Amino acid sequence: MKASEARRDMDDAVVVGDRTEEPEPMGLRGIAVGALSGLLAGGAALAVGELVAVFAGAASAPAVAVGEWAIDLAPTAVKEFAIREFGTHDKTALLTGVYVILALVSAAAGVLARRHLTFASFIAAGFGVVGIIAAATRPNANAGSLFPSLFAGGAAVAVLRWLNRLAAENDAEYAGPTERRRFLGALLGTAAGAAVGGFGAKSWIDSRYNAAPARAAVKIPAPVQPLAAVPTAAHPNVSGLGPFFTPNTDFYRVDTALSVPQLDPSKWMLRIHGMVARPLEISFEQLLKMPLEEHDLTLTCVSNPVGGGYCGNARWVGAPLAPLLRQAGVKSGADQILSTSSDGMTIGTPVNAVLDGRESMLAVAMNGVALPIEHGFPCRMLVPGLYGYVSATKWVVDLELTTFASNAGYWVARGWAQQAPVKTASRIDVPASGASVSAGTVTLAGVAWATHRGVAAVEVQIDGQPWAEATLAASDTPDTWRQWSYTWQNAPRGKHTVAVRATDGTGTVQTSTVQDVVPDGATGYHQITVNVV
Ligand SMILES: Nc1nc2c(c(=O)[nH]1)N[C@H]1C(S)=C(S)[C@@H](COP(=O)(O)O)O[C@H]1N2
Ligand SMILES: [Mo]
Repeated sequence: MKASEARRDMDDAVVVGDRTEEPEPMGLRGIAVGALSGLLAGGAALAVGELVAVFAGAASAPAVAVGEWAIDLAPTAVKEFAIREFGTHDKTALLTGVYVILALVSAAAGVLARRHLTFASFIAAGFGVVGIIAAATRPNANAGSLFPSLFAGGAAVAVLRWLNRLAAENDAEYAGPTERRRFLGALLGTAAGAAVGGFGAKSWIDSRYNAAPARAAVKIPAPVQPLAAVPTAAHPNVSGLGPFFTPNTDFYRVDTALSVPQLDPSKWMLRIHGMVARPLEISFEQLLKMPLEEHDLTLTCVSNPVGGGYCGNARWVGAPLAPLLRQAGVKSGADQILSTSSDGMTIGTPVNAVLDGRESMLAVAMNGVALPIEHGFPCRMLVPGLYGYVSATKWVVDLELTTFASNAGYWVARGWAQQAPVKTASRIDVPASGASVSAGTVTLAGVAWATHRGVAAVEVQIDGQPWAEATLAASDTPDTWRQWSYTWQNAPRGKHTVAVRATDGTGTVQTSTVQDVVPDGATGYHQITVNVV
């Protein structure tokens, strides 16, 4: 053994009293004790991190910061997989993953600590370092964001070493009931402290950073030109088909926010700056005093697979965006509005699209209530005809007029298209794919959208036969989806395939070419199977 190695072994050997012993084989019990100590040290560290995050901000809690860092680092294919497989639960899946990895490494560090305490301490400290890097690289980080992970790392090392020492004393030859009691007490105390502290801090964070009371107090003024109710004929009365307007609670949610931004409307400010003649700052109060408009708009996500549910339709109230841009005076050459949310999401929208007469808005209400927190309270951007990732910034706080050549938004920098108008899409919702229906008359129904171009026709195709015209429900506006139905007469028993396609307002038929969602939206026809019995 080389001298340096001998020294390290001396360091790491279990020190009891004034004697240094060579460790004996650990055994199952030793491994279990080490793993448990490690797990508890990890739990205590998380709890300390959460407690500090009560003061430093919800997004600075170690698990949240690491999770958000992972979202940033994940290759596009992985993110796309997560959105597809876990949908709106992708965040729960990610946080669970973070906790599982933390638990595994903590347990391993605990076992390792029994032989190589110094090394194990470095691993524990490493956790703090990973958290610090994660917190520091969040776009909205400040110096305070580093503290939760700093303290968590410190706690991990301290608790690991403390439990390890008590475990060693409990294992020593002289150990008696006192040592045993001390060690068990420490384990139980750490478990209880971590649980109470961790969950307590979590609910403290949830109540301290909670925009719900402020949202409840917001009164959205009546729009200058309220819209008439949508004709009931916009919804074919087919059971199982969703309503024309998607209830807020059912509206899909896609964002990178592991902890949903909780903004105080009384502190909210929107800056309009960059390549403008007159930079502006608008408070929420000022925004609500502008002549508000009401518009119906279908919002959809570029990550929506053919036949998928990342599409929703709502009635929105907000301030029209074009007059604000004109007030700021967009300088020639500026072709991109780079909007930023409070959590650092950046979204690039063509200036043209906002100024060409379409009903782009800074929305403050959704389906008759103040914008729900997870849909961007107090204010989000909306531009008809564009996918969400290039238009629909939630929790928006900053609009910078710039060029596409000099700045790329978050998703564009990750391989998605810079320009992303919504593609024509159609979906069969009734019956559900694979469902059994009785022979005879079968009603098919669904939705189709070609946002801002409108839907001119929907056709269905049964078992590869010629396409047949479906019945379109009444149209609301070209910016909204259109529901459709089709009565299939004399449907014979057996297994059948049904496909759907739409024609947009320009007369272009939806393409049959199959393309995945990357880089600018999926194409191809939605097809289902139906068992007629
Ligand atoms: N701040 C912020 N805004 C965002 C996003 C985001 O991740 N963060 N995601 C965008 C995407 S990809 C879509 S499809 C829409 C989804 O809006 P919704 O969650 O209200 O349905 O929000 C857009 N705005
Ligand atoms: Mo999206």
